Amino acid sequence: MKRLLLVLGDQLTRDIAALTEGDKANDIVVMAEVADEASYVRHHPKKIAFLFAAMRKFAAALRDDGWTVAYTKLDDAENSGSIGGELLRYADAHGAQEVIATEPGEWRLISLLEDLPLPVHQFQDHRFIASHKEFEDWAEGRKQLRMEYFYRDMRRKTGLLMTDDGKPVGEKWNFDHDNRKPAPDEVTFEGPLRFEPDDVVNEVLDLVGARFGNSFGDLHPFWFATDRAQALTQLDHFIEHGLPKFGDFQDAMLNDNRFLYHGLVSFYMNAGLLTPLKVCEAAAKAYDAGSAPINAVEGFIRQIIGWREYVRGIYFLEGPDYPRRNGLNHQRGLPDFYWGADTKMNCISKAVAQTKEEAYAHHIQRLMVTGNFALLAGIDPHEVHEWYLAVYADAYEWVEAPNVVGMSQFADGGIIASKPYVSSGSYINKMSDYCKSCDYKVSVKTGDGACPFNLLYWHFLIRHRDRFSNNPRMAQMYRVFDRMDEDRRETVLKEADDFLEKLGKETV
Ligand code: FAD
Ligand code: DLZ
Ligand code: SF4
Repeated sequence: MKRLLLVLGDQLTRDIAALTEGDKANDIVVMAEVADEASYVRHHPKKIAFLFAAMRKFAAALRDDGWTVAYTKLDDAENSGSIGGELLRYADAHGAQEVIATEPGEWRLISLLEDLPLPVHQFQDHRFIASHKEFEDWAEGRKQLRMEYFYRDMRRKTGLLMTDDGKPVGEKWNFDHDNRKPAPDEVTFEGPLRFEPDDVVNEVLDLVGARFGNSFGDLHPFWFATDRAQALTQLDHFIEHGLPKFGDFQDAMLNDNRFLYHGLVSFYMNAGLLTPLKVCEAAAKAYDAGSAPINAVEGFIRQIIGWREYVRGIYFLEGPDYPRRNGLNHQRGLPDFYWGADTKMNCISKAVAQTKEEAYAHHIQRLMVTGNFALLAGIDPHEVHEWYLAVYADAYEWVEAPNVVGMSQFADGGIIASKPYVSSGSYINKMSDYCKSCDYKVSVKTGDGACPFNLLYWHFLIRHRDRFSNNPRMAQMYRVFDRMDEDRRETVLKEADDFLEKLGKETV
């Protein structure tokens, strides 16, 4: 019986389940660039170009391996515009009666495949270290789903940074205490490798420029890796030159350096060009060889087998309504400056400009600048979710939604974060040089030039007093507020209200 093997744009791995379940001699691999996937949010043009170029090269590699591939380009005349439509069209054309798929990373597509008028078998995605069942078993009966304990299980399971007698290397599970230093004066890592577009990439760039050129985000210069060999070169480059200081400066931010010591590997891992285990093994090897310290290597591996696996577990555990949660009932619209309109807040302006140009911002920019502001200002978390899903080249719902709705916006009611990630301007000032070139003054708490983060921080705490004042990690801040004299308390809250009133009406 002839079958179709579906490979989605973020499943570009040779031993993905749909292929290992398939039969080269009989089955047909289906890959399709379709309008529905390219427009469920207004994706950054670089993200679309990256995926289409990587898909085309992966299809060519599969053909070289002897597979028959039915590939739809976005501008093919017969393109039906959806994954479902393309499967039905190819089933008809080739007399195929069944579809083999690897489970997609989004509930929307899982349902679409379930509802197709063809039998579709969805196999688990084995690129991840924890299966759904393992995560469910781990979560079962726990009051709090803390990442740290899940991470330790993943260390035991993979054997990464473990001694022969089952102990963590360095006698500690977590070396974060040595990390998170403020921004350095000098960065010795030159950042990610930039790959010159070849003919395949140039053809895609023309297509994407013509079809999606009006979306937020710069298509050029385009420098992403678009095949496995290039992605591996980027990984080696990072492991050799960036990893040694990854831990030290992982939370730092600089006006003139967008990448610091970050890996720039999420695009490639999430699309399938790199597998998480291989990435972690490369990092562990650097530790064994003495070329990177334990705080860097442990921190990096924790992000991948800890956080990355954990957020995926939560996404699938919590179900399809997760991205719609709004535990703090925030209703304000997303301000225009998230889409590039002027703002006097230098931290936001820098993070957004970088996002527009690179389709990339690192974790602390996402969490403590754009995420922090949205939470403090009470922006509707679904709007925030759609923004993050659109603008970052590594964004797919399984990883983006828990990070945004859960970790950043506390809209899941505290499943992922034990307290909201909010801060005044002082955190941003400590970790970056943004405040030095800002129109606002981070040291000013109220009145002329007061940093909006300072005002909104108190506004957030006070408007959610019922929810958070009993949280032991936040009680101290309520005491600080209560000790201020009454005039000062009133002024802070009034100025925060005035600021929020101006959002969307004038440049703030
Ligand atoms: P590095 O800093 O070099 O870290 C190494 C790797 O660790 C990353 O490549 C990534 O795979 C993994 N990692 C680190 N933190 C996380 C995390 N919290 N969740 C999952 N993986 C993690 N990551 C995405 O891959 N896609 C997203 O859409 C996404 N959205 C985010 C939204 C918000 C609000 C926040 C706070 C974080 C988000 N992250 C997302 C996590 C993190 O910001 C990115 O993985 C990271 O910035 C990617 O850059 P890098 O490869 O240079 O990472
Ligand atoms: C993100 C994306 C885009 C922009 N385009 C396509 C596409 O044309 N064809 C395809 O197979 N996949 C695409 N993707 C990735 C899917 O949206 C992704 O598989 C789901 O969001 C699940 O993670
Ligand atoms: Fe951002 Fe406030 Fe610093 Fe300006 S002063 S960069 S608004 S934290």
